[in-house]
Amino acid sequence: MKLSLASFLVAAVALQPALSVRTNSLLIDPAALPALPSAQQAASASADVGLNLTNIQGDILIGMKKNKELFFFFTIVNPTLFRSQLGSGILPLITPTSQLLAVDTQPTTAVNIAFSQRGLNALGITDDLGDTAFTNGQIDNVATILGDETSNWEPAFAGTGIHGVFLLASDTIDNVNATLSQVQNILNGSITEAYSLQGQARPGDEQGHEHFGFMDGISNPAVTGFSTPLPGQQVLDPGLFLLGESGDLVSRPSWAKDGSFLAFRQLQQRVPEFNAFLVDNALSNPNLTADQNAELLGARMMGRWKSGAPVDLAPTVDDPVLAADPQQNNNFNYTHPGFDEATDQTHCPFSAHVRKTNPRSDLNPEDTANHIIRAGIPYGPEVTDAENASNVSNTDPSLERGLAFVAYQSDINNGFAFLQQNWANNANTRNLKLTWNFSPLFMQGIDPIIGTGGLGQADVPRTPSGLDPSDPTRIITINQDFVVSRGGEYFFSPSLSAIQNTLSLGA
Ligand code: N7H
Repeated sequence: MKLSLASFLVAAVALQPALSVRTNSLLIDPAALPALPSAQQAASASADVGLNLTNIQGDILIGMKKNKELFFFFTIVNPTLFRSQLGSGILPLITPTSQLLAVDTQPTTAVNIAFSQRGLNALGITDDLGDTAFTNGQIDNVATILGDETSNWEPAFAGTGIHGVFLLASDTIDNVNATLSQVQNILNGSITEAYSLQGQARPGDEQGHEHFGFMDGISNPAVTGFSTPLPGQQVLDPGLFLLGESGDLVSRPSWAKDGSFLAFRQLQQRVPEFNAFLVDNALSNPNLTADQNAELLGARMMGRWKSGAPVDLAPTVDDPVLAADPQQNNNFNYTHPGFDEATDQTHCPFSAHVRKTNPRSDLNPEDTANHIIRAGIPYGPEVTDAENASNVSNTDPSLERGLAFVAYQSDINNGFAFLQQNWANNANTRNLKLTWNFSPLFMQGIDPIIGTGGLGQADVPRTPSGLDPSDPTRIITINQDFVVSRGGEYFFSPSLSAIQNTLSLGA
């Protein structure tokens, strides 16, 4: 039976389980990160452009604010039973965007679901969603596009068993586990676990910081119809992230509207090695201590200080006040009066991770195709004393740490895959604006954080310039990878109405 959207929404509300009203948010809210719009603000902005926030899964537009988040990857072993339970039992648990915006409407655990192409195939859904990267799966991108070393891939990602993923987010792991049990009971043996990864915000003052120590999640674009832009924040069409919305130029099946492609990556971070590299190659600003000179090098590799302050505004000294102020901490675009943007690396290096992955005014204003919404979370334990003392990551898998990276976009080849291949992994992308005339001196080298130096080869030397503000032409050689891809998969995160009307049985 097909439901109209209006009757679907009435039915969806009726299906919501009785909520125990929350008094504390399931999301974290560090000062540096942009606040989410209030429910009223989002309702008004979305009404202006006809965006239906009750139909869009909650993880897509929220960003990196999860406290605990389990990625539960599954294989569908009984498609008929799965499809029947999906509509009747799972759909009422799925958390739309609108539900996350006020504490008292948030569920105990937010639940989202997404499917790989293999998963859609298993369900008998044969429509072409119009994204070749999704259709072929991430394994198809492994070496040539992403530069991953396949032997580092977690076997589950390299195999064929990942049909989908549940994203379960809450403020406690107990809540997450209780909801996982509930989901498994409802699905009644129709899925098996293929793999899982538990993410969690780091403890204490490190909340919101990833494992290298940098505040993360400051810069995501403002999406028209959802959020009000902060100073410096790019405002982008919803169709860059949501299929079938304004700005999505690809022809899709109508049921795919308001879904998004989710690129998942398990990115291991070799934190002791990163820290040792910074100490060994500390810069030599005479006004800074040795520790500060090590921090300075890290900040210039990232393009932000650990506090979150952008080096484009704070090139040599951290500015924690600026860092904590969302009215200021994203308000930069790499241009400075009296400096030639095409050659100036005294403010921010061309290779800095944030400049590589979002070149801002290095691009022509009309070039807006290559953006993602980041929605990941750290995973794994804190660095141990023994690792700190040895400067080497322990190889015990239970001590692996990193970033459970999640990027949403309406076109993976323009979004995550483009950023990784064409910008992060490419040393010679400085001709972003064709009018610029470059000297090889100013080629920036590949991204010192996530760039890979070869086609599926590890630890290929990277040679960025610009890291030393006192001599921006100086090359600092990086001989090892601090981020190691353990693989991932591409998924489609459907709208609630698509779950109801297309993916469930009886549709
Ligand atoms: Fe990156 N990090 O925590 O160290 N990233 N990232 N990223 N990243 C950013 O602005 C990090 C990765 C982007 O708009 C910050 O929110 C780490 C991949 C984009 O100015 C920090 C890993 C890709 C931005 C990190 C990792 C991207 C961005 C600054 C891997 C895409 C926004 C905080 C382990 C292919 C840039 C902030 C902008 C920012 C970190 C991976 C993309 C601190 C550790 C794979 C688009």
